[in-house]
Amino acid sequence: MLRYLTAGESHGEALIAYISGLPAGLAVDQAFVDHELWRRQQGYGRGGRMKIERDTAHFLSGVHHGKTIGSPIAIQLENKDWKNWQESLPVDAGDPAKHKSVASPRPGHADLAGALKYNFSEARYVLERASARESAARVAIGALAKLFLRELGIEVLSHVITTGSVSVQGDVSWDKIRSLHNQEKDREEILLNCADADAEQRMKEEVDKVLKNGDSLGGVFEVVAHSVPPGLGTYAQWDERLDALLAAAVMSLQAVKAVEIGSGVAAAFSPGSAVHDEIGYNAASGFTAFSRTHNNAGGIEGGVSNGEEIRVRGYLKPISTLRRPLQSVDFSTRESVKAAYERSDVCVVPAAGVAAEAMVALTLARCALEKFGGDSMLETLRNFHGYCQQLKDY
Ligand code: EPS
Repeated sequence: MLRYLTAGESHGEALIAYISGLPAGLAVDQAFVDHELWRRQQGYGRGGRMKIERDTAHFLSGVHHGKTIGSPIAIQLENKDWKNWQESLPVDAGDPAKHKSVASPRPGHADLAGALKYNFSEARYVLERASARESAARVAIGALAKLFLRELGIEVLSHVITTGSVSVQGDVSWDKIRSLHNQEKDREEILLNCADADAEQRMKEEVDKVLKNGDSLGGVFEVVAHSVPPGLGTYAQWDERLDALLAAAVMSLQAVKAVEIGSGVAAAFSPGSAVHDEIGYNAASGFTAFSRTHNNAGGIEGGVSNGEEIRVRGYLKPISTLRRPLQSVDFSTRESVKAAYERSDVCVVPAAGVAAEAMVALTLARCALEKFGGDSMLETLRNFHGYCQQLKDY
């Protein structure tokens, strides 16, 4: 059973990611894991923090001689910014005069709900754990899930569909997303991770506008999982449906407020004849010869993968820390004041897309391991290939 958790505060000493249940014998490519972490740090509209951090995965357990050994894997990601916070966020009692309190909660942030829930007099500790910094830890273990899926021929990537009021028109093919990703290797930075260069430029202008006027932007990313066999997830129980698991996984990312599978939103406003993907039997490649006219279902029907690409969109609210803050209330005086402001990003849609890739990869890896089992890669792959043959023979 694949299980994963994270620990760590945004300005604490380090983040920790934990994953248990990966089979033994999976080759772990440190450069790949670190490149995934680099991808998450990218994007036009990130704040000053990203100039401080250079995320790298430090494996504490579970990987030896370049391979998993079937034991739990713990990864540490150093927070380079910790040195600037040791006095204001110490592990011991420290000097209260040096604490940096978050005096008035930011609308849209976890500040107020978190302070009420945990009985904090201000929101510093809420911010520290609610922060999207935590998603770096997910990307580290998500990279391991991607390496596992790669052994099954499955790839997971993302691209940005919308930033602010600018959207890419039409569907973006897997080949386009792949070539966008291939170009990354020659670049020193990723802007908006958009497959349409013109739209990306206009997205950048949108970010510039909010940078100038102290506002922030949200948007939409899409994660695509390519070459997923039919049969992951099941309709047999509500909590085993693949779409439900993916929706929860993506929704759990900071600032995601809606998740869509395939053309789920448009489907609700269209007749069935315009939505459902008609079935043929002429596919030259794939897991079976069954084919589809399109993929409005986003690769999932009845909570089960159907052999088409899995497409999951995440809708991100704008960052809630605003340089031109909204109205709030002072925690101690209860007077009406502006919400707290501290260094922040103004747009993180591409980074959220990378974090969502990790969550999708972890979810697919979990479902694949539930279906194929195996304590070693040899065993898992034997079961997987046997199932693929079964599909061919169907
Ligand atoms: C974040 C606020 C900013 C972001 C941070 C998420 O951090 P800071 O308060 O240190 O400037 O940079 O994201 C990351 C550190 C990261 O690695 O993605 C927030 O409040 O969610």
